[in-house]
Amino acid sequence: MCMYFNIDKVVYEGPSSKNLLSYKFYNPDEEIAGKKMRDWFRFAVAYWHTFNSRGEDPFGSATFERPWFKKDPMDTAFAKVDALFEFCEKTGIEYFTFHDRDLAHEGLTLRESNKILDKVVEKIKEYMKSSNVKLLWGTANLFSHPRYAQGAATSPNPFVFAYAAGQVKKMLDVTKELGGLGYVLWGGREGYDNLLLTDSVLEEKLFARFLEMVVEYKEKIGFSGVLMIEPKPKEPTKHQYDFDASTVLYFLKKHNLFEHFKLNIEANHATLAGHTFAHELRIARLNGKLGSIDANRGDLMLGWDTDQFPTDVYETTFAMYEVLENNGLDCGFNFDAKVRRASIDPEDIVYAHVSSMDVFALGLKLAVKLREKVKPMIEERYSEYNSEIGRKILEGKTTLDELSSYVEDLTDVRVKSLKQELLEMVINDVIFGGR
Ligand code: XLS
Ligand code: CA
Ligand code: CA
Repeated sequence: MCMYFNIDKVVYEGPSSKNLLSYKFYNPDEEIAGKKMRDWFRFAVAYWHTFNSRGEDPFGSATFERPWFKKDPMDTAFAKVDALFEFCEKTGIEYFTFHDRDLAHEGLTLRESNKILDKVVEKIKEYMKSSNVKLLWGTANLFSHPRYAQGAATSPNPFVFAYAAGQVKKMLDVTKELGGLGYVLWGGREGYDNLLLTDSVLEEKLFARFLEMVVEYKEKIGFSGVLMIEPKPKEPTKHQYDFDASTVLYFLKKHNLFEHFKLNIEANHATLAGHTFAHELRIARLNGKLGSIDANRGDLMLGWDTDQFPTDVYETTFAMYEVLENNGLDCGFNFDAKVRRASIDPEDIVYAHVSSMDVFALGLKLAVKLREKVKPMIEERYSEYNSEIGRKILEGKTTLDELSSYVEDLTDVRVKSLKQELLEMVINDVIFGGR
């Protein structure tokens, strides 16, 4: 195996290890709450950030040292595959995710692009035979090429709609061929920049029809993975149709697509929508729609999608609380995250993944303990509903009339204390007190 990453294999050494580049908490074979850690997580590396990005931003050009970039684009495409498998071998990450265009450049026609893609997919398949690396989910890039400047499925031009359909068809084929656990649709440019110039009725109809065709094709080829929509409120468009989990779920219901899709929840998209990560996970979970997670975080000081690696123990604990309650995910945890532009060495990517995996593993352990403490607090908080009137309300056996007479002469209706401060003590006690 070639040496793009100048490090030894990273392994579990436990919390007392002095070796920074080891897993202190992520122990893939350890059983927690009835499942092995590797099955709770299914950590994945995102091709686009890790192997394609060179650190460009709107103010500056590439900074990263990425020795897999060669003169010839095809050589680069193949070298990136080598880098992927070496990276997974060294970090113990067992899954990856990619868009069609992450693997290789686009040709002049879709036919040509597909041929180029197939060559790289062949190489990936070869590697997969002799390693335990698997595909978490696939997706199509329907936002980078100039043809998608005004949307893909919701473009005002039917040839663009058709082109997007062609790309998705191919990527569903490829995802199935590689045994992907899921397929993600992120509508990066499905939205609007100018409401007055937008035929909202037409665009909604087009979007729904596009998704219907995805379902039809999935069924036709017998792809057994889960279809997922990834909400995001804005960026690159001013307003994206898949704004947040609730918006997507309503759209799916309205267009009779509800049973066919789950959600891929990204932390940074949740915060961009004005929600916490845990809030979005909860909405998805309550509706039986939590399929997968894009694990990252934003920066409170910056208002955009910074896609940073998640290292905040509170955040991962609250997220894992929801995942625990969901009894895991259909897919897994994809690090849709990038190292900072000034962290230029390939090894920086290793540090980022290892530290984030560990902080999620720690989050899982803490969430198990936290759940034990929080459950009785929730029960106590709602305990008045065990009263006769409470049960009647819950069972739908009372009316406005009856309730009105019930409270008419009551003088003292007192709600129990929320105990938020006590909860915060409990949380810190779990995290730092180890109880
Ligand atoms: C961009 C999205 C994108 C999707 C996959 O903000 O997060 O990367 O995850 O197309
Ligand atoms: Ca994402
Ligand atoms: Ca993002």
